[in-house]
Amino acid sequence: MEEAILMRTLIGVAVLSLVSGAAFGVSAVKKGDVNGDGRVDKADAQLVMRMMLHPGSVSPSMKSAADVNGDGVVDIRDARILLKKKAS
Ligand SMILES: [Ca+2]
Ligand SMILES: [Ca+2]
Repeated sequence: MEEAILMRTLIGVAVLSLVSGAAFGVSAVKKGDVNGDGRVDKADAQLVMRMMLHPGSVSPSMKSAADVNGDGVVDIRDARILLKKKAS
């Protein structure tokens, strides 16, 4: 139920990312701002965790934003970094 809503959100964000990516270029991707709202917060950490569960639905620009530590993989370490950022 919640999962379905989150998946729909994820797909919507992925489409938005593709559109904005085409308009502004890949450099517009802000590290950690996975949902593209201009802020790095808990919502982005949650998206990273969803992306870990459903890697097939992730667009390249989202993956780039979600790979906060830049090791090429979106995993729990990136989510942890985002959760820490939210606290600071
Ligand atoms: Ca965000
Ligand atoms: Ca990473």
